[in-house]
Amino acid sequence: MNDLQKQNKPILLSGIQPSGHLALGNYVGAMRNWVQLQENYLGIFMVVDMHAITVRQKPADLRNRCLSFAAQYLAAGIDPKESIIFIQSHVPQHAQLAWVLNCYTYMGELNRMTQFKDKSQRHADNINAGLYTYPALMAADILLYQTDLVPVGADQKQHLELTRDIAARFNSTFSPTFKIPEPFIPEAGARIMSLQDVDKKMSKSDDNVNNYIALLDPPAVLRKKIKRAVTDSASEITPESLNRPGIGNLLTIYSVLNDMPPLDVVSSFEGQQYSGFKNELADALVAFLEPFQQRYDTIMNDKGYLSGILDEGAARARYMASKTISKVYRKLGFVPPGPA
Ligand code: ATP
Ligand code: LTN
Repeated sequence: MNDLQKQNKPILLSGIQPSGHLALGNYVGAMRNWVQLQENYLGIFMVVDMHAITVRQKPADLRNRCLSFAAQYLAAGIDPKESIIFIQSHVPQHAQLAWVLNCYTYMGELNRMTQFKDKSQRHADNINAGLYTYPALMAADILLYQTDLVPVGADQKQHLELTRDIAARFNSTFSPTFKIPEPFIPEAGARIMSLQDVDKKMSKSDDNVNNYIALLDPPAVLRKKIKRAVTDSASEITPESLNRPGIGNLLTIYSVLNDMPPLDVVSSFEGQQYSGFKNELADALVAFLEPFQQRYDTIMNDKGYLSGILDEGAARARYMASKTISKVYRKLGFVPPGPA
């Protein structure tokens, strides 16, 4: 048992699919809270490559993205000495538990999942069974580690509720096996909206790159995207602006980046033109992302360091996950294998 486990900290766990380009929505809705919470928890942060293949991926891109996303977790402030970072497919227990949980998940439950409905529309030529049963794999990710808290954006609330239902069902069918996890959804920034399609959530795999801010966008691109972000026909910031699509989203982003309550942001910009506010927002973004990108470059230039962290993370994760899977197999009535 390692030092952190001995300290008996509660478990914090989350993951992001290595599809598209890590975006500001992912940072504000999820990663930022991982960094803030990691001190008081044992953090487990995954790059969920097995989830990503529910949508077609080019193998070379997927491989590069897994490393790039892990490096961005570190650049954002995940401390590899405190937390566990790994790639999902390095821990085979995820697939093992996902199968079991598939058998404790009802089709009626999966039919209600809005992410499935959205993604089936976006990928109408590839509505595969994995896309449909994806929430059982996500439940496995969480339940394998006896997780206490799952920091995610608002779009994942439904999957978290299903995870809790599956865990409770298994526990009551057998005996207490899984901890029932709590979601952590931030008050501000739980749903950052697209810059052009202001009624849609910002999504890192959007076909239109102007819809999202990628964390690795160069400063000139960041500035251009903010300048072109769609707002409404009013032109000055007023207390109403917070509730308007477009400008309200930009104010929310500013408030989160500067750790300022949204109402304070509105009062400090009240009466100013949208264009002036957009310049300030672009400056704040560049000031935040430039050092992030420098840290990222340093990490990516030392692949040995990065793979060392991922290997160690996977080894620790396998150790923890193997305990849960043995318990689950025993409760189900699977005959234990003899010595190898
Ligand atoms: P994709 O477009 O590739 O399907 P995505 O941008 O929706 O991806 P996910 O990998 O599904 O990202 O989500 C990673 C994390 O980021 C989750 O916790 C999710 O809730 C959060 N997240 C995603 N988009 C947003 C957003 N627009 N605002 C806040 N949080 C978000
Ligand atoms: N389903 C999530 C990604 C994800 C996740 C997880 C999040 C997979 N496994 C475990 C939290 C905990 C998504 O699409 N955003």
